[in-house]
Amino acid sequence: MTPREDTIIALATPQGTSALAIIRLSGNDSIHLTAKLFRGKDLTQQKTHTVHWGTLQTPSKVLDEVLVTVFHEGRSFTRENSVEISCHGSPLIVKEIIQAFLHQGARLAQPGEFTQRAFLNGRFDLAQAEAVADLIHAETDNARQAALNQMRGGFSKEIQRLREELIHFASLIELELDFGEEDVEFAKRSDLRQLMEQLLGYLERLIRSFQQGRVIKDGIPTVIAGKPNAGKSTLLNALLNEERAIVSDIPGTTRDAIEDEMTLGGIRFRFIDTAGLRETTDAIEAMGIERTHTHLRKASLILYVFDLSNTTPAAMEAEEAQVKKLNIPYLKIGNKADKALADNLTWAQAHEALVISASHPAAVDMLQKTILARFALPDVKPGDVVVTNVRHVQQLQETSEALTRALRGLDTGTTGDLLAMDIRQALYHLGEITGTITTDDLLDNIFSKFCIGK
Ligand SMILES: Nc1nc2c(ncn2[C@@H]2O[C@H](COP(=O)(O)OP(=O)(O)OP(=O)(O)O)[C@@H](O)[C@H]2O)c(=O)[nH]1
Ligand SMILES: [Mg+2]
Repeated sequence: MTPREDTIIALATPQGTSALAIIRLSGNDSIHLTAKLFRGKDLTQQKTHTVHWGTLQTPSKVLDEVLVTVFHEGRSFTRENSVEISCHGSPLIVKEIIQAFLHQGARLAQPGEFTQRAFLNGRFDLAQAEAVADLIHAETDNARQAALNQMRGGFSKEIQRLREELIHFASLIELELDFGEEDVEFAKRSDLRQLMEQLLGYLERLIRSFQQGRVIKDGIPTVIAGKPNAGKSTLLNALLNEERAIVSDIPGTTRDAIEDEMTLGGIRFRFIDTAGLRETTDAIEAMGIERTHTHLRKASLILYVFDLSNTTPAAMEAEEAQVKKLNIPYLKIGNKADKALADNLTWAQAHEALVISASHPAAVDMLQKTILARFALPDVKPGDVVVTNVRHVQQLQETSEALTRALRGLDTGTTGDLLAMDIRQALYHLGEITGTITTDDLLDNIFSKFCIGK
């Protein structure tokens, strides 16, 4: 990463034409640099968190009439001197203002650099910084609440507590090591075992919360599959309430997968309509079917559609056996109820399929209710700790493995130094979550995923 002392600048609002735009600066010299281009009050003499009207100008021309907010070191988001310029939202004005600042010696901010500085200046820890990005990208109430909880430090506090308990024991054991030959035990083994078991149980709960966390953050990839002409595309369109996919009575209409998202009961579903499954000699269709298989393997939920007007119980039985093999939750849908053959209808009802007519509006309502009944998740409440980040869950798993090793070591009466090593490993992984322990690569990787200006 580049030095923290220099002044960085970026547009903080979306690109394009808008009523207003906000340009943000951070760094020791940011107020001073702004004062050089600003005609109005002397910005270097103003209190923190005050707003000033004036013009920005270069020697050759006036750039815009603006409002400038100044923030003093220690009181700003980055904890450095900072400035926010509200200007008119014209891409040309924004470009010229930023260029004028670059001439003065500011440089363009990298993605996430403002948040990264806030982290490096100790404003919050790494997990909280990551929550800032999650908050910006949250698309459902649950995602927003989970990110907000994490940003406010709920998760970080839990990790900190785990670390402190471990550090306490690690230091007792290391003390024992200092005494070397003398056979002393500062860390009572039975206490240590109890603590480990408690911590492992707690880690397990956190790791399990990721199942909910992942759904909250990434949504549920839901694949609609079945034989050609079963009514898959009709179902997708009905769910989305939009003519998204082409529907026709020619089997093999859909070839490429068609995706779209919608939110049901606070959960984001990504519906993927696929090419119908059958043996085919058509090369293009065969490629489409290959893609169906790929999507099916990656699905979190499968809506498997049967055409009750054109199949047999034996055929449905065989198809279900194939779906079952994938080991992914699936919902059977008996479609075309309006034209269903009696045997098929009986089979569908006996096998807990949802019997609908996809072309009838009532179907959607029924389908949505069934999906939610099966996949409902508790709403995230303020204060709930839900792990939503893959990086965090990986570190939690590593911590858990190290502690399990330590626990096994206790059982087999292992030496103090081996124990200390496992506990140090566990501490290391917990530290990586909150950023007590970091590497430049890790930071670059995390902050590069932010938008520029954040
Ligand atoms: N009667 C009746 N017809 C339906 C129903 N749902 C779909 N259809 C008709 O069935 C035909 C096939 O529908 P699609 O949605 O294109 O089927 P598909 O499964 O996407 O087919 P492929 O893309 O070829 O695999 C169309 O003519 C639809 O209008 C239903 O509930 N009742
Ligand atoms: Mg289709």
